[in-house]
Amino acid sequence: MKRRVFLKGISATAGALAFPAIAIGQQYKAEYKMSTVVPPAFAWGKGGEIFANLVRERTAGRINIKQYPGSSLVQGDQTREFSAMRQGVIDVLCGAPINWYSTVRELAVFTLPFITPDHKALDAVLANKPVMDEYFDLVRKAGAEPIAVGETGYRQISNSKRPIIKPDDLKGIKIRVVGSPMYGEIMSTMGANPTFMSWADAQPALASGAVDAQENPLEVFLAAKINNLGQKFVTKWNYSNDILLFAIANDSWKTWSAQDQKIVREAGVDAAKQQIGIVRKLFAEDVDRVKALGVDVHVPTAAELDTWQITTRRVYARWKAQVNTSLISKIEQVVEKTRKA
Ligand code: X2X
Repeated sequence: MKRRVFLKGISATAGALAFPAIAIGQQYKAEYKMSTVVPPAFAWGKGGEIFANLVRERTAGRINIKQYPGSSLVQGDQTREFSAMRQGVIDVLCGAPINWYSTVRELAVFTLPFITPDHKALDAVLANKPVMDEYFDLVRKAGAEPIAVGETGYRQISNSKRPIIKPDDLKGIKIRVVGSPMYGEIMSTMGANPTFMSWADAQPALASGAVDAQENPLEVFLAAKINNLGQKFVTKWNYSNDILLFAIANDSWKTWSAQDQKIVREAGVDAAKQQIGIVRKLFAEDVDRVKALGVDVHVPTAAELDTWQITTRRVYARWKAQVNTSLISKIEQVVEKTRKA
């Protein structure tokens, strides 16, 4: 009975293509749709491309993941990715949980201001099995099988008006943010005027001067050539760094053989490792590369960083409670140990 229902559903959508000869006996789709906000010219989109290619090669084409950059499966609205995955529009996620806050806020644990202030702290968290097991269970409960975790990169402020050295310098600046309302609150706390918009809308808004500022990893700044959109000042304050989560919609995952599941998991782990390598190489070079474009880059001193942290502390506490108090406390403990080491 179940199978009849399944066949009916398939014939209405994908027709005979849903049964490539190679997958006889298994209900594999001809194509698994993967959403990424940015294309492979960016480290993040490249991670998606690497994953899809490894899966295709290692399954001899049984699992064909097709990348749809620009969040095109959700008409550019990256905040809808997770709900679209639940609805069957997206099969493979390769994204930042901050974007999915309105659907699964409990997954936004990595992005609180300065929670992992450097790569040493982030690596300790990502290598901590109890933390990651708990996180992966949340992903599973939310409707997807977590495969691997990459890194979207430390987010830095850029703007068209002036150097941002201290929180006060943000007063009155119109800044584009995305995803979690936490980002809006961080900016308001410092006197900026945050406005939420998708990545697709951000670039025209920067170009026209509708907004003065944005925050993104500098690899995104470089790949999107944001300096050409009037952004002349950058502050490398490393305030937030989301993971890049590779995950498969439960509905697709459960149709794959155990052998293919294993292949996909290993491919995801390999892709994430490569993707992190790309992001970190760019992170090491980004100040020089952005400066070479004629952009003023400020790298805060330790004392300046303290001021930023103190200013965002109340926002941190409020959002810790909103997002996932217990898991965030565990992450804090892991990070704390790296401070002493
Ligand atoms: O839209 C952004 O700023 C980006 C690409 O960084 C995210 O998807 C969070």
